[in-house]
Amino acid sequence: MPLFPGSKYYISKEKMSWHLAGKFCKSNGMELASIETEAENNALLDVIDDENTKEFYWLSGSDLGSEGTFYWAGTVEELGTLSPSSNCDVAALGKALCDQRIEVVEEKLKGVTTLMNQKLCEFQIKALRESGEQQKQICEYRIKEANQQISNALKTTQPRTYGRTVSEHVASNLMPLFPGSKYYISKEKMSWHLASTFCKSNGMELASIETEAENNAILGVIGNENPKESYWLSGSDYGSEGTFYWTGTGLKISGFTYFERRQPDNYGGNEHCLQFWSASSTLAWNDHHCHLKFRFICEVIENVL
Ligand SMILES: [Ca+2]
Ligand SMILES: [Ca+2]
Ligand SMILES: [Ca+2]
Repeated sequence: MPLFPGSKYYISKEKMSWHLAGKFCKSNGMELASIETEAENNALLDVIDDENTKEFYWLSGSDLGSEGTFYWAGTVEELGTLSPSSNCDVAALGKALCDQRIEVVEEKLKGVTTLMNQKLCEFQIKALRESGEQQKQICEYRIKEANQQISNALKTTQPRTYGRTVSEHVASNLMPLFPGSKYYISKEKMSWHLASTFCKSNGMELASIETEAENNAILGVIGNENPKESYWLSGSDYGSEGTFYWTGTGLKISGFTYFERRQPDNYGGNEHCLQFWSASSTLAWNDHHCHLKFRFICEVIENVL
C-alpha cells in the first residue's frame, strides 16, 4: 500500500514473532516499518484502526543489544532512552514518558516526532487515571529520573546520521573480495546486535555467506591472523530455534554450510548468533551467545554503494 510519500507498506494478516516477521519482510525486499514522523504514524493508524478486531502490529523498533535504548532496526535510528522500573506502575511511567518523549523529541529534533503510537498513549493515560495516588507518588521520582535520561540521550545522539551515510573509515576499508559484494572486516568488537546496527548504519548488513567461493574469499583474509579472532556473521536462529537463517537476506541457510564439528550446539540453550569461530585450529561456523563482543564482517551488495 502506498500510504505515505516515499514508502510503501505491507500490512500483514499473518501473525509471527518479531524476529520471524523481520525475516519475512527482509526476504521480500523490505524491513519492518520504522515510523519517523507523525504523518507516517497517522497514515498507518488510519489503516489499522479500521480493523474490527483490534490487532497488534510489530514495528522495527527494538532495544536488543542496548537495553533501554530503542532504535528502529529498519533504519537504525535511535528512539531515545526508556527506563521503566519493575517497582513502578509501568502504565503511569509510560504515560509520562509518552508525553515527555513527544515534547522533547519535537523540541530537540525540530518537529520530527519519532513517537508514538497514539493509542498506546491513550491506553496509558486511562491506566494512569485508574491507578492509585500512592502508586503515582512512588512513580514520580522514577519518572523524573527517566526523563532526565531521555534528555541526555537525545542530546548525545542528535547529530548522528543513520542509514544512508558510509563513514570515511568504513568506505576506505571496503574490500571487493568476491564478485558482486564488498566487505568491511572490523577490528572493533561488538555484540551481535550492535555489530548488525553498525553495518546497517553504514548501508550494509552483517555478511551472509551463500557459497563456498564466498566463504573461501573471506577465510583468505581472516584466516591468516595470529592469534585468530572470531567474527560475527548475519546468521541467526532467533524465533526458529535450531533453524538458522541469514538476517542480511531473510533467507534460510541451506545448501553450503561450514559449521565446526558438533556445531551448532545451542550451548547453554542460549546461542542464537552465527560467527566464524576461532576456538579451534581453523576457523569455522559456530552459534554463539549474541551479547558477547567479537569482531564482525559487514557486506554490501555492489551497486548499492
Ligand atoms: Ca553474501
Ligand atoms: Ca539457538
Ligand atoms: Ca555453539
